[in-house]
Amino acid sequence: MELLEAPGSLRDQLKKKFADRDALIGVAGIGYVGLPLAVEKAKVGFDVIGYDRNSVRVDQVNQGLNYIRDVNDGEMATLVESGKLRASSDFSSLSRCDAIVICVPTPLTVNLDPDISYIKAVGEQVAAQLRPGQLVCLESTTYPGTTEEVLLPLLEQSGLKVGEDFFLCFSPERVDPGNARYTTKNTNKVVGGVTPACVDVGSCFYSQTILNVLEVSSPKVAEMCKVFENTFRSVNIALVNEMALLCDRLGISIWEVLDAAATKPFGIMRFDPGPGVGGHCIPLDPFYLAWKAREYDYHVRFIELAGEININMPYFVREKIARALNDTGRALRGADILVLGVAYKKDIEDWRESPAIKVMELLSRDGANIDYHDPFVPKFVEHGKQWHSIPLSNERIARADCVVILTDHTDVDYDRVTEHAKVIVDTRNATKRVTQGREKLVLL
Ligand code: SAJ
Repeated sequence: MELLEAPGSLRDQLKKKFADRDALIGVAGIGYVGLPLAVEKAKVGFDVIGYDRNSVRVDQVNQGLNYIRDVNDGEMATLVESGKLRASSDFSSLSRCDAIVICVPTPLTVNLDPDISYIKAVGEQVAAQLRPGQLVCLESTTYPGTTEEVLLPLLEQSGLKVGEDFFLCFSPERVDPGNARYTTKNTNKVVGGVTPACVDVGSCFYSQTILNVLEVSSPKVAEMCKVFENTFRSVNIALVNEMALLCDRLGISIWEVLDAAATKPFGIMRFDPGPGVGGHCIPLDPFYLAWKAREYDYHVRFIELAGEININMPYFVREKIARALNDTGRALRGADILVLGVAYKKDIEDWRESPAIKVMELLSRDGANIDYHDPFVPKFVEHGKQWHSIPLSNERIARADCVVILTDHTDVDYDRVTEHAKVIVDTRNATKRVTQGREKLVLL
């Protein structure tokens, strides 16, 4: 392809489009990462096209109907109405984009191996319509090397040269679902480019909507930074989970220990034990790193061990429930159990990979009769079974042989629950402020 301009000016032209906000932005994957990013770009004046193969999401965006809790409904509706934000399930609608941001899922296979098929599929679609003067940014959490070993070869099949004709970066998403304090705009952003020109263009792109952008020396550093962040959380959550298992044996309250340890003004960070680790990041991302490490004959023991401990927690919770019922002369089989909370963490509606669902599965397998109440999750389907949240009446609480708190949603009246329950297994210390009826409580 003959270049019309000297390579450098493509870079400057693109940076000027970003600075003037007249670049056309494409976001491939408009989920909990892509949609907030698309809205932030549209809010500062860019024309944005969201792509998703899920036509329901595309229709919702084009009708101005928000489906991500961290996005403001009114803001989104206004941006769609003004034409600043639209969506399509036809990838060719992104062909004119000056920047394409890839925010597709990176799940695991059943053998806990990385599944980057979504990245590859979108990479091939980007490559098929790649043209001089485009920036491509991968945001999906993945193992170090993905951008340069998987995405770059796909894009260079076009014959275009990275760093001269097009620009390629990795910039990890750092979205904490439900976190009202840290949003897409004020969460520091790390960017690594395949060449210096790439990171320069990528940094200019993100700086239009994010307050602090940190350039690192390569996409690998940025990829490694992200999986380290999530491994850090997985390992520390596993540490407190293991301490909970030990404290259970020692007859010590892990919650009292953690409260006491948290009084140390330096050198410690609060994590809490729970029924397990859910969501689409912490349970999965560390295994991307463990998988890549094996290619270099390295066995990342912390990741495997943390995974084992966290995966075991639903089984430990089942044991606590069995003990609590046994102390009231009841067996698990035939017991009436009321579960409070199925979302993977408090005050959000996402139940993916939720440990609560694993606990319910184990209890069902033991023959218990289960109902659940979760104000954020009206219904869900797991292994083909449809579950529905029930109203939290005093009568229903009193009828349960055991109430089990698996997600500590803020807007549940734990005083009322404790008042009417026979016995409560609280895996989140949600009842920490309850004063009356504490003799009914069994804490993790
Ligand atoms: N959990 C515990 N104990 C803790 C903290 C969390 O049991 O002390 C559990 C939660 O209940 C939940 C799971 O671990 O089931 C994951 O919780 P999380 O808040 O760590 O993970 P996510 O997936 O909601 O969001 C995280 C981000 N969270 C924070 O940084 C606080 C961050 O790691 C990533 O930006 C994001 O995943 C992502 O998208 O990678």
